[in-house]
This record gives sequence, structure tokens and C-alpha cells, in this order.
Amino acid sequence: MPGGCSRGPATGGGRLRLARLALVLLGWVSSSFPTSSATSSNASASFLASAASAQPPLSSQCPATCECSEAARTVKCVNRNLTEVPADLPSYVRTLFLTGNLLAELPAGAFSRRPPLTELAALNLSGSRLAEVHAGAFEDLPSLRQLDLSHNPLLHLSPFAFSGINGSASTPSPLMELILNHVERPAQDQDQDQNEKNQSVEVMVASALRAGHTLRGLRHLELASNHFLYLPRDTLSQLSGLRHLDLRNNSLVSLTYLSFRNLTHLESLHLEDNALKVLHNGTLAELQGLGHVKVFLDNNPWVCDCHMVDMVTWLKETEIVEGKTRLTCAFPEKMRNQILVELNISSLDCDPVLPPSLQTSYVFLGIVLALIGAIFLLVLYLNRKGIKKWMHNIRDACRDHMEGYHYRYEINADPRLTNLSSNSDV
Ligand SMILES: *[C@@H]1O[C@H](CO)[C@@H](O)[C@H](O)[C@H]1NC(C)=O
Ligand SMILES: *[C@@H]1O[C@H](CO)[C@@H](O)[C@H](O)[C@H]1NC(C)=O
Ligand SMILES: *[C@@H]1O[C@H](CO)[C@@H](O)[C@H](O)[C@H]1NC(C)=O
Ligand SMILES: *[C@@H]1O[C@H](CO)[C@@H](O)[C@H](O)[C@H]1NC(C)=O
Ligand SMILES: *[C@@H]1O[C@H](CO)[C@@H](O)[C@H](O)[C@H]1NC(C)=O
Ligand SMILES: *[C@@H]1O[C@H](CO)[C@@H](O)[C@H](O)[C@H]1NC(C)=O
Ligand SMILES: *[C@@H]1O[C@H](CO)[C@@H](O)[C@H](O)[C@H]1NC(C)=O
Ligand SMILES: *[C@@H]1O[C@H](CO)[C@@H](O)[C@H](O)[C@H]1NC(C)=O
Ligand SMILES: CC(=O)N[C@H]1CO[C@H](CO)[C@@H](O)[C@@H]1O
Repeated sequence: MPGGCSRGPATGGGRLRLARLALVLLGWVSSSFPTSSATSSNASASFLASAASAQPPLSSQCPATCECSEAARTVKCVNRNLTEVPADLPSYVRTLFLTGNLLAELPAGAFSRRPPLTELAALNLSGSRLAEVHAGAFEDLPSLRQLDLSHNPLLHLSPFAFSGINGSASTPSPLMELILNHVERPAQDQDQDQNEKNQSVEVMVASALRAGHTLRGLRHLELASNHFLYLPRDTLSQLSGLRHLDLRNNSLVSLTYLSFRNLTHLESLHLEDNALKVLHNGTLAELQGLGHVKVFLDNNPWVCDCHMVDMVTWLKETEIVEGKTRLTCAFPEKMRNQILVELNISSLDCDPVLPPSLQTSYVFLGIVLALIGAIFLLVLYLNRKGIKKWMHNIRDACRDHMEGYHYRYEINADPRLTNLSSNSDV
């Protein structure tokens, strides 16, 4: 089909030319870029290039799809379906919004420009469908203080995303505030279908926070609403500058294997709305050792059994838990809604191995089985005469049968009788 093949690109080129013509005619009246013609990123790139060459080079150049304010040093490219970071960002930009786009991936040096964006301090990439952030994606941004990567379906976050491509050789990152809430992962079974060993979000994020010791300057870290089930032990070990850590609204079941020891400057630790059942001695000691921290523990399903003794004892004395009188037991049933700090240590025990409901059902089953056995025995006892008779009958029947058999056997075994019968046959 050579005709069909040559027709395809020709139509595409025509459409592109048509789009450019339309734009020239419009004369920049329309600020929204027609998406129908921008099917490929090349179209927008060439469009932007032509824009730069057509206009006299202004110090306040602005990407066509963005709104720029030199006075506020802010560029907003919000909800524009952009598939890549605009090439011609003005060098004055200090705050850049790239939210609500379709970026999909951030390659190395996605913000490297000539001259570099030395002023850029706050970068918001929230809700831009980012699935992959490569090593060195934020390279050449020497003033980047705040980064928001929330609401993105991060499948692959490079361990060196926040450091240079070379990782260990890189200088400390300037980042002070990292916001990584609501990482939205696609369905788990889809990953398994692809048969690719994709890391868990927990491991992926932990690697990026550890790699190359580059995030020593980080003061504010938000990891809320990420469905985290646990955090690897040394996730926080390199973040020695951290002041605020937000782990709200995850599914953390235990902190036993997470170390807070190095967070000596920590001021607030948010652990509300998780699945914590109890805090053990090691965690309690580490938290207590952190000088001036405030810990938030509300809305966790605390289990008030014998394992809770250490935590209740600690809670009664500590000053670091914010609103500690709000913490209540969720289990067991009889302790529900009791306030932890008001609990009597003696009432915390682990005796009931089975829940009471299950226990009663086992007792009931036992009684039923015993009853059936008793009835069976009773029937046997009441029928003992009938049974005796029945046994006799069987015995007699057997005897009759055996005698008959014996008789026939004797007839067959007697040669005379055999001859007789054979003769009579003849
Ligand atoms: C975009 O341009 C690059 C070179 O600049 C080229 O290699 C690539 O094939 C182009 N993509 C499309 C979809 O036209
Ligand atoms: C972005 O894409 C969506 C869906 O394709 C569309 O409804 C919306 O109008 C697009 N926005 C812009 C600014 O082109
Ligand atoms: C980033 O943008 C989103 C969407 O507009 C907003 O909700 C969020 O607060 C912004 N992040 C920061 C740090 O300002
Ligand atoms: C990173 O490594 C490459 C080679 O692996 C080297 O050419 C480059 O100079 C290194 N960059 C830095 C900043 O160390
Ligand atoms: C908590 O997390 C879930 C799942 O990530 C999310 O749907 C919900 O909106 C979050 N709640 C709050 C208050 O952020
Ligand atoms: C604590 O941080 C130091 C560097 O600041 C590091 O050498 C050490 O390994 C960290 N401790 C733990 C337990 O990770
Ligand atoms: C926890 O620590 C307290 C006091 O330091 C101690 O009495 C208690 O036995 C410890 N509990 C466990 C389970 O080690
Ligand atoms: C705690 O237990 C002790 C003895 O077991 C009892 O005397 C005391 O009244 C209890 N306190 C509360 C608040 O139940
Ligand atoms: C580390 C790893 O294997 N990542 C893969 C996760 O899945 C996506 C696509 O589903 C791949 O592109 C990644 O390479």
C-alpha cells in the first residue's frame, strides 16, 4: 500500500503547516495552544522556536502555553496538557508551576538551560502524570529549595533523582522542602501481569531519600497518603537536618524497624491515621531521645493487651506526645474507646487466646457432639434386646448358609456321588 503510506505523512505535514498558518493569522490573540495540531511534542517545539525567532528577544520571554509575571518572578503552566517542560523558561523564574500536565517522565537535566535557571527556588509538578523521574532530573538548579511531586503515579523514581547523575560524587542538594504526597500507583495486578519486578513504593522512595547523602539539608518532608505499609530501616538515616516529617494517612502497621535516631533536629512527627497497634520499647526510647519533638499519634487502632504495657507506662510520663489524652484503645472489644493514659496496667493482659465469640462457638460444638454421642449410646442400650435377637438371627443365618455350603461341598467331594451324577447324565 505505497499510496496509503505516502498519504499519511503528507496529511500530517499539511495539518502542521495549516496549524502554523492559523497561529500566524491569529497573531497571538489566542493564548491557548490548539491541542489538535500539537499531537507531537515536535510541533510545539518548532512552534516555540518560530515564536522566539519571529519576535525580538525580550528579557521577559514567556512560553506560549504559560503565564508569566516578571514582577512576581513566577511562571504558571497549569492544566495545559504539556508533555514536556517548556524549553524557553525565562531566566528570572523563581517559582514555577507545572501542575496538571501530562509530563509522563522527567529526563536527566529536564531543567538544565543555557543560561541556567539560577533563581528557580520553588517547583511544583503536582498532578502532572509523572511516572518516571530519572537520575539528575533536577540538575543545574542551584537554588531549588521546594519541590512538590504530589499526586503523580510514580512507577520509577531513580535513587539519584534528587542528586546528580553520578550519585555519590554529587554535591549536597539545595532542597529544603520535599512534598511527595498521594503517590498514585496503578493497580498491582497489572504490574504482575507484566512480570516485571517493580519495586515497592516504600523501597523506591527510601532509596531516593538515602542516595548519595545529598539530602542532608532537607528540613521538611511530606510523605502523606501514600498507602505505605512500612518504611525500610534506614529510610531516614541520612536526613539529619529534618525538622518536620509528615507520614500521615498511610497504612503503617509498625515502627519497630524504622530508626529515628539520626533525626536530632526533628520538631514534628505526624503519624496520624495509620494502622499502628502499639509502639515498642526501642521506638519509645528513640523518640524520647529526640530532644524537642512533638509526636502526633491520633487515629491509630491501638491494641490494649499485654504488649501495650510499655507504651502506656511511657505515655503517662512523656511530654512529647501531642494530645495524648485523645489516644484510645480500638481492641479488644471490652477495652474499646478507653483512654490509653487512664488505663490500669493490671488490666492489660493477653489471656484470651480466642475471641469470646469463637470460644462460645467451640463450646457449643462440643456440647452438640456430646449430645449426639449420648443419644447413640442410649439407643443402643434401649434396643439391647432387639440387638441381641438381631445378632442371633445373623448367627443362625450364617450357620444355615455354612451348613448348606458344607453339604454341597461334601456331595462334590464324594467320587461315588460324582460318578452317579455323571452316569445318570449319560
Ligand atoms: C521529533 O524530532 C526529532 C529530532 O528533532 C526526531 O528524531 C523525531 O523523530 C521527531 N518526532 C516526531 C514524532 O516527529
Ligand atoms: C487537555 O486534555 C483534555 C482531555 O483530552 C481536554 O479536555 C482539555 O481541554 C485539554 N486542555 C487543554 C488546555 O488543552
Ligand atoms: C502545588 O500545586 C498544587 C495544585 O495547584 C497545590 O495544591 C499545592 O499546594 C502546590 N504546592 C505547593 C508547595 O505550593
Ligand atoms: C559524571 O560522570 C561522567 C562520566 O561518568 C563525567 O564525564 C562527568 O564529568 C561527571 N560529572 C560530575 C558532575 O561529576
Ligand atoms: C488518605 O489517603 C487516601 C488514599 O491515599 C486518600 O484517598 C484520602 O483522600 C486521604 N485522606 C486525606 C484526608 O488526605
Ligand atoms: C547518622 O548520620 C551519619 C551522618 O550524618 C551517618 O554516618 C550514620 O550512618 C547515620 N546513622 C545511622 C544509624 O544511619
Ligand atoms: C521496656 O523498658 C522498660 C523500662 O526501661 C522496662 O522496664 C521493660 O521491661 C522494657 N520492656 C521490654 C519488653 O523489654
Ligand atoms: C487499678 O487497679 C487497682 C488494683 O488492681 C485498683 O485498686 C484501682 O482502683 C484500679 N484503678 C482504676 C482506675 O481502675
Ligand atoms: C525497576 C523496574 O523494573 N521498573 C519498571 C516498572 O514498570 C515499568 C512499566 O510498567 C517499567 O517501565 C519499569 O522499567
